[in-house]
Amino acid sequence: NGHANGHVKASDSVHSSQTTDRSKWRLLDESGRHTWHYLRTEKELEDWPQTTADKYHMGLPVNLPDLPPASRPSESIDNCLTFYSKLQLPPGNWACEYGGPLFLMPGIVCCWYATGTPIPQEYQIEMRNYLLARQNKDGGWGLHVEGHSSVFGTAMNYTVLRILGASEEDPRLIKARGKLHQMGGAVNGPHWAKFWLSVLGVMQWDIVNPVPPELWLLPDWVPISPWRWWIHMRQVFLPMSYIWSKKFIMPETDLIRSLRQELFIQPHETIDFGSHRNSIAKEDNYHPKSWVLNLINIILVWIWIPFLRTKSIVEKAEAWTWRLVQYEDHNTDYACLAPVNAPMNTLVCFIKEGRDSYSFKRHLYRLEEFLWVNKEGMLVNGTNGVQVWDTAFSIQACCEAGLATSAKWEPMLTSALEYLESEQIRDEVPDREICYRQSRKGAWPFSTKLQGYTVSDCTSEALRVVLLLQNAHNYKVIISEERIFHAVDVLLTMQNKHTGGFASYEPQRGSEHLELLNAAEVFGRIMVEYDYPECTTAVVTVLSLFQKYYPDYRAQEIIDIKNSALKYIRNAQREDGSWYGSWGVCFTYAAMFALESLGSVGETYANSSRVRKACDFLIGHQMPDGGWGESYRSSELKIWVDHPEKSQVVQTCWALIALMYAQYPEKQAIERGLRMVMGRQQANGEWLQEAIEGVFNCSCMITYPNYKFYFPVKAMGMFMARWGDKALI
Ligand code: LAN
Repeated sequence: NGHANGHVKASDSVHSSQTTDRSKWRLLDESGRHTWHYLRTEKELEDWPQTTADKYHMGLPVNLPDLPPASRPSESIDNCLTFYSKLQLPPGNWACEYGGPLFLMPGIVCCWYATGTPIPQEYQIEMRNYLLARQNKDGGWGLHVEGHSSVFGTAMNYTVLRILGASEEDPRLIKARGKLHQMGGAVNGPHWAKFWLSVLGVMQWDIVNPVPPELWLLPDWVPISPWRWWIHMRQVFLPMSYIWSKKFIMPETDLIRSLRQELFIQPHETIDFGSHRNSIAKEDNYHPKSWVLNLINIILVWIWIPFLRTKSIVEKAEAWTWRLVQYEDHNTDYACLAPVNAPMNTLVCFIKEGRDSYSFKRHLYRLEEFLWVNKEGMLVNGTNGVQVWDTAFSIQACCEAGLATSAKWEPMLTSALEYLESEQIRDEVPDREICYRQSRKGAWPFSTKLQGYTVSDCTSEALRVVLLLQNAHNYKVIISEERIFHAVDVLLTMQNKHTGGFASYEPQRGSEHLELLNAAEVFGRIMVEYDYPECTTAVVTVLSLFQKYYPDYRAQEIIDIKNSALKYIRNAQREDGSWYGSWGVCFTYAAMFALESLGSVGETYANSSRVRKACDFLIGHQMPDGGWGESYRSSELKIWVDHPEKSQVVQTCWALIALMYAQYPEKQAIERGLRMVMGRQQANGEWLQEAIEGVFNCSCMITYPNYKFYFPVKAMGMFMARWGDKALI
């Protein structure tokens, strides 16, 4: 049925030194839908010229002119925007590589392979190139591009390389196998690795800890019901549980037979897969499973599954999970929440409806939106893009720099605002309560309206832009008052009532003790929503701005929410004066938000010991060159870890912005930081990529390449507003 020994011929494989012609790739942006296209004919190439943005994203020379050297902040900002504006795409948004995690491509490639979907030659070549470029010196891969080698990263990306036609004789694959075997082989991988390798038939399903779909049959009041879990967990658990219940295995191929010999340290026939359910390498075991979860697994494996899990329960559970998968598919037009559940939902549709079904085909079409091409090759982004988030912050930075009404930048800002207008979510999903969705009418998502998930801070940051441009700077009103109120209405549904904080997609729905059921092993803090200083600040500060223009709208509620949210921010400060950042690396990121919150109610260095403590914490970590540099290990270990090499432009800007929100009095410290940042600006106005900026779930890092453009603009803009535009270098 289309599998005939796999679709990739081993003959085109051995030499992974092939490459495609970068001058033939184009990024297409259809109202924010980003896809990459490889052009073939002369005619196509002529009709669709390569843009500066295409070249930039692939690391080709952009040949933008050198600009007059900047000595004042205003000049540095102008140079930066001269460069950055060339990267704005026609719909008004910016695009970027959103790479870092190394467990996303395996899901998509395993899904293609398991469903016999042909993989275009140029994808195969460039995905191989990317993975080989990102291989660690010891031969393995980590959870993310800067991380140490783990079984998850190594076993899965090795498998991907083989599916994509790399030869087992390739010296780099030999080395990868060596590293994998040294860590005990693929049986020591985490749950998700065991899941995908069982789908492929490289492992046997006995090795996968149970993923029972019948959990979805629990009544809603049960404290562990899946609807209470963090959205990313439950949306992954959902298709996974369906596939686990079906014990789907793809038809055997030569490659699968070969992988069975390559991935383990003992002959495949002799492995007792059931005995390895809990085997896990120390390199992967970031969040060891709790005794509670181990006990539950024992009960499921030895009692529930063999004796109590009747056919009728199975049928009911599968039917209901299929319904919920369909809700997710219909609500996102098959784009799905993120690239972890997307390939799993794709596989569910393949199993249930077959390869010719609309659902399966539409999924394949949507999976394209996660792919990205950079200098090293093709990778899988963490979402279908960063469109709304980047566009909102880009505009805010310009406003901060006093450029909202500058004739030069107004067209750029107008078009960015128009993009945000097009991405506001205007309606609720059908049967919202049945599929457990947070209200979304009026909200903004992180990436696109099509994906359509409310995020508290994305809504806030976008709303802030609307208020700044339309209300503060008299831009033409394209988002009506009514729509502004809808956005506020959504935000007001999102507070965590018992703490005052705000989470990401939904208010917390279950107890933090649910973390005892965290089965993923490689991530921390994934089971429920938490309070985040970042999200809380975004909401608090935009509500203040909103009240400036609309003092009467739900006034008392807003005041109460702001007060309790500020209480949360104060409570979340740690002994040493810092805040832990969950979405950026790490303490500099959180400080920027927390101090903005406190500054917004007049708590500053001059009058608050709390703020002084926070400033002292930051100043204590300023490096000799005036900058700040934190390692991603800060996020993992939850204590400050210096970047091993050097200060970082983006983190330096975060620290400076934090200090300025606190009205830190010592100008010299801030000037030293800004000098470092300005000193690293290139002659054409850009900054170069440094260490990875973002994080999720404590252990996985993710890039935000546009941070290096708009956070310097914001930091310099704030400096100018306070101390004027004087020559710094
Ligand atoms: C993101 C990216 C954006 C991020 C911010 C808006 C920055 C944050 O303030 C709130 C949370 C949010 C929306 C967020 C949540 C988790 C995401 C979606 C990601 C970090 C991007 C990738 C990640 C997702 C969970 C990746 C899939 C991994 C799993 C463990 C399921």
